[in-house]
Amino acid sequence: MKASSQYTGGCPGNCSCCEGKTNIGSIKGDLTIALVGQPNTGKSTIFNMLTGASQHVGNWPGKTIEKKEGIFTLDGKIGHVVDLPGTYSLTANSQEETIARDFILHHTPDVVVIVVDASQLERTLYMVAEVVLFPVPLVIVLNKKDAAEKKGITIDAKKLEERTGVKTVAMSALTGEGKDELMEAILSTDSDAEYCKPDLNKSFGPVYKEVLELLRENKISGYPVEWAALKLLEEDKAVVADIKNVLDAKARHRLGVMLKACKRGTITGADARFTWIKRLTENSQISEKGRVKQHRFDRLALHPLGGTVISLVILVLGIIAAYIIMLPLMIPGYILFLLAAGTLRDVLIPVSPLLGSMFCDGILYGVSAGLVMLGFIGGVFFILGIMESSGYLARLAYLFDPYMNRAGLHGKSVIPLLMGLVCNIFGVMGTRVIDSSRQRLVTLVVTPVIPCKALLLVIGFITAIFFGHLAVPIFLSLIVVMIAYIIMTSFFLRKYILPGEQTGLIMELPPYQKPIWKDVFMYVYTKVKSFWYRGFWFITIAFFLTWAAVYFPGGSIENSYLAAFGHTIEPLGRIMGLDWRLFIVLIISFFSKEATLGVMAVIFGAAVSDTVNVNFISIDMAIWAVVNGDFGAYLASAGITPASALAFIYAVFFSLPCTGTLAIIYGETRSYKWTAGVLCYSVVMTFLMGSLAYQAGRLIF
Ligand SMILES: Nc1nc2c(ncn2[C@@H]2O[C@H](COP(=O)(O)OP(=O)(O)OP(=O)(O)O)[C@@H](O)[C@H]2O)c(=O)[nH]1
Ligand SMILES: [Mg+2]
Repeated sequence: MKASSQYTGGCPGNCSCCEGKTNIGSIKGDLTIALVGQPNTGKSTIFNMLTGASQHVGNWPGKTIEKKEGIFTLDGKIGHVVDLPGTYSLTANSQEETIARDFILHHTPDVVVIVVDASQLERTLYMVAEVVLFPVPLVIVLNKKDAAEKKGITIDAKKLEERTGVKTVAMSALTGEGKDELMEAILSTDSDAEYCKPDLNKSFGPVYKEVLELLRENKISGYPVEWAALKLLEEDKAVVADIKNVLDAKARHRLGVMLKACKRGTITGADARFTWIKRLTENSQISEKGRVKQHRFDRLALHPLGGTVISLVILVLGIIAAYIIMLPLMIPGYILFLLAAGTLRDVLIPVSPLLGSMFCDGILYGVSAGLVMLGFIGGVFFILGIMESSGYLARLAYLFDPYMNRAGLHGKSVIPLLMGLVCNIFGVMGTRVIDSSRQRLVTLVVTPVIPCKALLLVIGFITAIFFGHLAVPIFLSLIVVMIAYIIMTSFFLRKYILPGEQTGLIMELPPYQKPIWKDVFMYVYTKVKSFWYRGFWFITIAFFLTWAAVYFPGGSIENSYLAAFGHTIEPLGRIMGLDWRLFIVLIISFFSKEATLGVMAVIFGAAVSDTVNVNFISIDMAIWAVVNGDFGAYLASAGITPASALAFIYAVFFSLPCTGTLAIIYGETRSYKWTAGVLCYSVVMTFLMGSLAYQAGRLIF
């Protein structure tokens, strides 16, 4: 191998591949193997095949965003394998590219396995053209052999090996075919092998040689010189800055002149790579049939209007299907709910009101809600898994990205936002489909403002009672303010809390394929498992605490600590023009949106609470009171001004996420800081929206 004499690698200790939860090198092995390649070529599938791990695999480019380490045995040796994010090049434009590049540069793995998609050979060889410039033992994996063969492409790994000088194996990571050959190739890599490289001399002309000489004369270390010369000519900012830093003034000036003379370096670099690929694949058995064509369905699926309508229909049907599919698994939850609401409560409460209420209202309700959610989450991720594996999810993100991007969100943010309409807990969980942690956090913070079905019921009912025919314009005004809220919150977060470059979705659309069931079930399993550990128990505990707050000390909402607290801070409610009754209802809505109407019925005297359970009140009494028509009459005659009613509607719409949602926010972020941040922000917003609406109401009515 023609290695740079100066380049020795070695980690400077401050590279991006050292950041994150797991430190590289935390797993010791006899041989360190890095898996690199373009997105969606099957690196994580190979990683899982080798290590038995369950890394996220799906038909969508850009799933792996952090390095992942694992071990496997290899002819008696311990192989330490690192799954790196998929990248198109080793220019540090994004966090993922920086991680992959830093790892290869600074951790000098013993073998770099570069994964190529055999069914899209020419396109995915692009990355290989850059990696061959590194003085590391290489193996090329022509993965997805099965998919290539289905397309009529015959893969000739030997021919590619002869032409590149790099050990090459054809395999299907999905079936495990070619695994032994891969192991063999890893073990037999030759550190003195000579690779065929892109002819950069020819593409760039004399300037390439001049830059190369300057680097050699100045004994540049830390970078392989050929690669560094290419990156300098391609104006890679990090490499230019690093190298200029170590050069003396004269050399720096010389380099500056050379780089200035090289125009359109990025295009020339890309051209050199494609020429190299053409040379390699010429006269090899790659049939025309194998070229990527636009799928017929995409003409409709990607149409700005038709595609959006189709995707909304698919999403809504998907959510309904998820519910139906998982119904049998949700039944235990419903049974517990019925037990808590029915016979068991009738039997236990007369024996001991405290224990009966605690068991039925505090524990069983929480567990039943958790079980129902567990089932639903399994169903939703099953549908999402199918959408991802088939390649449709990528289209969906592409379609919605222009809208979402305007709000600083990701194309995939549409999924959690829609799920939030059912329940904000699902919405927050649904942010998991977003791979970028920054955009995921932004979506996670704005999702709770989406009104869940329980809140929609409250808003619909109250606006109708107080505003009659004006209910529709008021509802529409809420939607407009909600969109402005999402845009502003996202802007604020991106500008001050999570700074970083705003990037649009630049993504190649993966080919459609039949869902790979193994991937889909693994996806569902990992999501459900994580909900069980992170969500289920938090929600159950949140329900229990809610029960305790409304039960103690008096055994009823009116005599609870929560009501006493509401009375104490009542003056705050006046800022929004709310009297103590509306203010307490607002506070209780935080504990459970479902409870809001029921608690209103109790507090305004439309119903008498013989139970303290917030869910029970909402389902039973609120509906009873609404159906009887008394509730509206009580509210209408309760002396609430239209301005106060408007303030209440706005405050409750933009109020704090319910305790369950807050619990899941903690579960998903594992950060007290973020959970408390969301809480404080919502408190401020509740008061702000309530007060502004009150003042606006006073002017209007
Ligand atoms: N037909 C076929 N599909 C495969 C094979 N290997 C992987 N896939 C599928 O290719 C898609 C991408 O696989 P991943 O392992 O997630 O790809 P990756 O390179 O890790 O992707 P990123 O992390 O996004 O860079 C998934 O749908 C896999 O099931 C294979 O050998 N044959
Ligand atoms: Mg991956």
